[in-house]
Amino acid sequence: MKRVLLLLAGCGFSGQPLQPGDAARDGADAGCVTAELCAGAGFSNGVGELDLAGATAALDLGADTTLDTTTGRLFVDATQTTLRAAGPGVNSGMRFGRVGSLSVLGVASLTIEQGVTLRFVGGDAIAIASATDILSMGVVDASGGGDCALTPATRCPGPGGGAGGVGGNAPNPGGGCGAGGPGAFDNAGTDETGGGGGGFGSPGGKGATSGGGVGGSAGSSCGDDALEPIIAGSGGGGGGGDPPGSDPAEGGGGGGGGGGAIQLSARRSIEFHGGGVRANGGGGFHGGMGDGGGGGGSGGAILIEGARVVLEAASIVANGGGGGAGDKGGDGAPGTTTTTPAMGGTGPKMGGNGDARDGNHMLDAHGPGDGTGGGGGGYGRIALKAASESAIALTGSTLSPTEHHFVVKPAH
Ligand SMILES: [Ca+2]
Ligand SMILES: [Ca+2]
Repeated sequence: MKRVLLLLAGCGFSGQPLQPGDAARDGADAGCVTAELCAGAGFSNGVGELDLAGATAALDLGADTTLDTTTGRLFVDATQTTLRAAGPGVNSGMRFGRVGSLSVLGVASLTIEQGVTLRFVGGDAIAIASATDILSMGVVDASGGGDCALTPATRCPGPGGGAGGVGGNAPNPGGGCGAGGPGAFDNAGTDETGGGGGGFGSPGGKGATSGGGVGGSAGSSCGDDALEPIIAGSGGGGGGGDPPGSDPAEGGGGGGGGGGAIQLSARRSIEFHGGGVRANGGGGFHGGMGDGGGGGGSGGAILIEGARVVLEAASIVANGGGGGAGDKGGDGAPGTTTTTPAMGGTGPKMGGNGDARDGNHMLDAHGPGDGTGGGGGGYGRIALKAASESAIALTGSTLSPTEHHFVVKPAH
């Protein structure tokens, strides 16, 4: 069951302020998101007028495209054609800059055609700000664990997300505010355990105890429901591996990367018809013979704001990845695009599931024995903000997690 919470935004000015949706007056713009924006304060997380200055591009994506959130380069995947060269400031009608740790791409408008996916590389959380509308029939994917040329495959986080911990004999924890703990290991190679799942909107799952070795600790929930500040998901811990020299081809499984942080801000309407927005956690790798699996990455952060928000048959998901199984089982699945939990890796030493929907989906891995599974990743956070409650339309859309969506309504 969906639970919609109303956040009443405070107002710091008196008299008759411009109401969201009012006709422009006193030099302010019509169609602003909140009373604060009408007053010139801008979108969430400090994104505002400065990020739109000189942004004249009506960006229309007709093929899969990638944005580097560190450099600002925007390019078509198949042809590597550069749509915007790297570097700060205005380039090709698009402004790229930073507000704190958040990278911002400012455009005049953004359209994503049906069947097209906008992806991200680079390490920074990302906001896309439109001076007018954002219209998508495609997908904006800020998930971890995907195809990433910059860091090792499948431990890759989404933009701004915590990395998965490297597995092995002395494994690493994941990265991020709710990092999954590393699995245990010993010098005899008899008590290796799985890493813990990353946490963010909900806690991750624990790696399973082997009997003598304790499983990796679950990542805690962290961050803020309104996504101010916007923080990305956390990585799963690496699985414990046998000592050097034993079955060197495999060892403790690496943790899954956390889902990224994506803010989509439009001064007028933001609409998804089909497709949607994803910030899922990656799955943990399986462990080798007698080695622990990696924990799953948590879901990340999705913030969608506009004067009007329309989500029609769209999938808005920030689900956790499954934990990897230990002892030559399977890898954990990445977060799903539905409300179904991602499966932990299969085998005698199963990984825990990733969290989704309304939580509690068997995130802890189960043992005992040498080489246990990693815990699943917790889910992330979703925040929807519009001028009023009635300016948000959710028609036949899927939101997962369900607990964490908000309407920010000006208190006027
Ligand atoms: Ca081994
Ligand atoms: Ca072992």
